Amino acid sequence: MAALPIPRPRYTAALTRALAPSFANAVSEHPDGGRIGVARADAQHAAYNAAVRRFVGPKAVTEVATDPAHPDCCFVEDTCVAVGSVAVLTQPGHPSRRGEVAGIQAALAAAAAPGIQHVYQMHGDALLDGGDVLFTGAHLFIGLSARTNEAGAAFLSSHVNKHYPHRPAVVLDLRPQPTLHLKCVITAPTHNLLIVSDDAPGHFTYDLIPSAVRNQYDAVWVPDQVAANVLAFPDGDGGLLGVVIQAGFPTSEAILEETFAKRFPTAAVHKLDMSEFIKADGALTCCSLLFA
Ligand code: CIR
Repeated sequence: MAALPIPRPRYTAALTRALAPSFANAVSEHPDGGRIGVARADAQHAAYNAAVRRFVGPKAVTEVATDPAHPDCCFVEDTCVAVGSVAVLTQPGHPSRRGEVAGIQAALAAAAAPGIQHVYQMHGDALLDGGDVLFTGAHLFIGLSARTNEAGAAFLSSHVNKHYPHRPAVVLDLRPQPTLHLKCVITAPTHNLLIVSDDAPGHFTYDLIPSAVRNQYDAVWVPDQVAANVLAFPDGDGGLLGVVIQAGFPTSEAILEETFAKRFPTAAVHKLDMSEFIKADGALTCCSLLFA
């Protein structure tokens, strides 16, 4: 069994998925969900792909062909969870999204992520969206939500722990409040740093983390929920090559820029305007699958 380092290794491959022409029909609870501009979203997605290529490598990013029948297919994060050499293909919680998984399975089978050695397909009653999974390097946090159930959490943790027994799952029950996914309110740029939204759902989620686990992390709070979702690229040594943050949220941007400048002075901070994805309840992490 290969050891998995706690400071996360560098990503060496990534998958994204071209926007569906039907993206305007994406599932959304956002007040502007009916006003998604597809041409603008296409341009934002191209900029997103460029950011991922910047940090993972120009030739290491596979853009899977779109699936016009699935307006949400660009949100690849929900279809698969990768930890080290293990990938678990999910059964997404929203019925309209289950058919997205086949295209990602085919990409993995075509060796789009060469470091993946064990692929499992979730089945039965298990439901899980990858947006509910936060792997920090030290812990595998799993949120229970309207999309992710106990069976999904158990499937994921048992298959990861089969190969990596020292990465305990920390299951957080988010269902008493309306957060779509765990990573809407909390992300982990490195193995010891959490970015959390300074609002009721963020505090609710943070307070669920057992204190013995919480104490292993510094927490940085941002006032805009969407800004808590940062896309980070570890350098393999406890630091960061770079981080992608949302543009358009000045107070949160200033907090994040100061945090990264202090802690990781050599890390590049790359800002992206993802307004059309926010209208579809998406953020930054949801548009890529990253493999070490
Ligand atoms: C959905 O409701 O499933 C999509 N419109 C948005 C999914 C965003 N996924 C994520 O943050 N992991």
